[in-house]
Amino acid sequence: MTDTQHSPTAAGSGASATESFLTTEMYEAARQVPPERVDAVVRAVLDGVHAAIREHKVTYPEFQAAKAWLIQVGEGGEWPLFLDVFVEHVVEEVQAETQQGTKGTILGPYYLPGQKRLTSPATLPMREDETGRPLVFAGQVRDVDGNPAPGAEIDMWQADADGYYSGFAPHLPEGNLRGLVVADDEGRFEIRTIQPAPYQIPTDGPTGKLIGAAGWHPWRPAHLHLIVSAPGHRAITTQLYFRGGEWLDSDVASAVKPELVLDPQDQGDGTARVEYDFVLERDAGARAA
Ligand code: MBD
Ligand code: FE
Repeated sequence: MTDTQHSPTAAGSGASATESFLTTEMYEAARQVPPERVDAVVRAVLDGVHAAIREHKVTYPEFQAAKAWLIQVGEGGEWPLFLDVFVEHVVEEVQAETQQGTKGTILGPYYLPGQKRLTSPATLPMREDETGRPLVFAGQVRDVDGNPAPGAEIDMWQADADGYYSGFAPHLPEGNLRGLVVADDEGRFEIRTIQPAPYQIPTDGPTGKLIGAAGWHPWRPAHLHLIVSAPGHRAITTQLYFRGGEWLDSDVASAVKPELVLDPQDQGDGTARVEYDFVLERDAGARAA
């Protein structure tokens, strides 16, 4: 395949994220927002827009440019991409105010449910010639009191060593570097994968165009995505990053937290290993005030 086919396009990753979103239960939940909340929150958003226009004395050409851009984001299917990159981190920050245990961070637009179930120790599905430094990622899922969490599952997805996600890049096999790993009776897990590359927002779509027009950079640091769950516990959606990696201090999606940075150790054979334990709080019932 040529480099052109490999380069991320708006028609590829961004738009597929819209199709994916429209089939999730997250989309269903959108029907249940009560009118009082719509009134209060939309009013506040509009107040913010009005304030920005006054402060910066926004002109008619600028207003029309904004309108054209908003239309393009919709037509290009990049709303999930744009919102997850520039807005989700604050929603997560608010949710985190009531969450104990391992730090969470944003879900992002590239989660696909229903991946292959694998029993630990497991290897994520990958191509025979998958490139990238082999990584062994091991640890234990426990509750906030330090007890092992039986029945724990680690739903994991990541970019490959070129920064592409399966399901959102046509050259990758379905399910590549995605898997639902079932931990042992004591919540212990060991997962073999490869170290991902940093992720670049597609530069040819409306989100990338905006980033370029504003003079920002389009990069996220390399990361693993995880949803860690166990029966009777509140699942945690998070990401793990790599110490010393590029863009750690300037993630375009503002989703890095210092507690989420791994430091894999080279095992002398080109393989790296790292341990990370997850702490889950008990389910909503136990937490309700
Ligand atoms: C990603 O891989 C990602 O994790 C987020 C949050 C946004 C865009 C691409
Ligand atoms: Fe990601």
